[in-house]
Amino acid sequence: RAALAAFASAIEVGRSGAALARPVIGGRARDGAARDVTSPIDGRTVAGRVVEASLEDSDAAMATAHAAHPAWAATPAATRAAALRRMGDLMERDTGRLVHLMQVEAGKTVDDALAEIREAVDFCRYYAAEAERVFGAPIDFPGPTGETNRMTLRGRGVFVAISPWNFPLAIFVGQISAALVAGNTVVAKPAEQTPLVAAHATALFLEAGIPAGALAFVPGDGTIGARLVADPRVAGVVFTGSTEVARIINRTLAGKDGPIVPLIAETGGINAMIVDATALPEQVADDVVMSAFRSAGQRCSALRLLCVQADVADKMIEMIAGAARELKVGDPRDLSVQVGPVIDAEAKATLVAHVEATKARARRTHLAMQAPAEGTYVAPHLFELGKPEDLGEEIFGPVLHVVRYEAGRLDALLDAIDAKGYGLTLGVHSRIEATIEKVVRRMTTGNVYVNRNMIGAVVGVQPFGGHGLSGTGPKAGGPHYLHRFATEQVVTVNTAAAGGNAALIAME
Ligand code: UN1
Repeated sequence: RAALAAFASAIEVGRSGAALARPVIGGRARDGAARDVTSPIDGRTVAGRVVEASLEDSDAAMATAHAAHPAWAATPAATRAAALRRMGDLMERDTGRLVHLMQVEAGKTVDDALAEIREAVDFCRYYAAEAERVFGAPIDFPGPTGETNRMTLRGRGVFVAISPWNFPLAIFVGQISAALVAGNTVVAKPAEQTPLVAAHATALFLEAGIPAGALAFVPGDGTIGARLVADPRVAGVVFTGSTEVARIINRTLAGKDGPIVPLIAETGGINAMIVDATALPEQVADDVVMSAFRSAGQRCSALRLLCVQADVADKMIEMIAGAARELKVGDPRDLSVQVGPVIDAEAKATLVAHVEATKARARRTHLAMQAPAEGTYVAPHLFELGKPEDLGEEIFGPVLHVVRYEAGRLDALLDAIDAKGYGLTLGVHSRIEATIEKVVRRMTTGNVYVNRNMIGAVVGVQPFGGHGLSGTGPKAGGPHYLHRFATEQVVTVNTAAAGGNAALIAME
């Protein structure tokens, strides 16, 4: 009770003070005309105001980050890591403010906001430790006598980081912290819908000791992102968002003269879960509801296509729909609410159109809940489709689709899921070892979850990311991520000719 009271008062304190996001370049905020950031909670409340970056601001940000790169790259990895650890501590210090901003700007429940702060802090601490491992110690390779071979990693230059609204803190901070700690400077563009959380995180990075030139912040829409990606000084792009935008970035990078620039992209998924006749129904119901409807289904990891063995489908579907009906949809500041709003009116319109179209062609509508009219709420739905092919596109919201499959037709089902071309998350519920093994062997999906829910990958424990239409890899929060932000140099020295190579030998 005392902890809850302390927490409630921390959020209360977090509510005080107006939120303003402005471009920050070289540590200095830039002024300009501000617009309101309206809350999805009711469509009226002003979460704060944002001054969006102009094209000149974005060019200046790039120039500043470019000029700051040599000094930051020369900073020891341990110093860069220490700044990330301070960033983790500062986010914990500012929990109340961050929860408030995520609630009012992104419509998050307290549970989701707290989990997101945890994830952002984990990213900082994990990448700090990884940086010491990867950048702190060169790798020596054995070679012929009279020769040494040593590999060293360094940052590439300026990274452009473009982040999504569904994790306005965790992914924004995750991308930036990885790029920075690897020795890159960063120009960060948050999602147009969530500049306020990102502005606060940017201020914390600078407070944590990231040099003013090393991180520039340019809130804005796609025109800013396009300008940044097209800049000849870009050494790398890290992006989370839609497959379509990842393709556009890829084309832009490929179309430029000059160096070949890497893209690290994490995009969407039509994520499936397979439930066979041996699965535990209560566990399935709990995991399905969590995977499909938590965060109002606005996670790229969320469950979109549930596949239930026909023999048990009626019972399973009834239990799932029954459990889902217990969800409370509404103002996420109410602690008893589990499903908040979707991000904005455009997202709502897309989802409502999908719900209406699916209602008309679905075999059955098993669940159609009610949502508040004010704000941008979408009620949880569960539609039964004839076959996996009937779900053609990624749906980003609390709408779940279920199909039945016949025992003995598991291979065909896996082929159909695979044929969608995505490869982000996959769930399987079964008590038959051979079935689990078959699914895991057949599918190359990035994250496979067995007999549990399929969201909320933990940094450093469940490295997260997919391939195909779901992204490029490597996995965020995993041991290979930082390498992609770096160049590798191998120095081979003829030690027999010591006199002529004294300088190089001294590097050993
Ligand atoms: C995303 O929705 O963009 O596993 C990523 C999860 C999160 C990542 C989701 N850690 O649900």
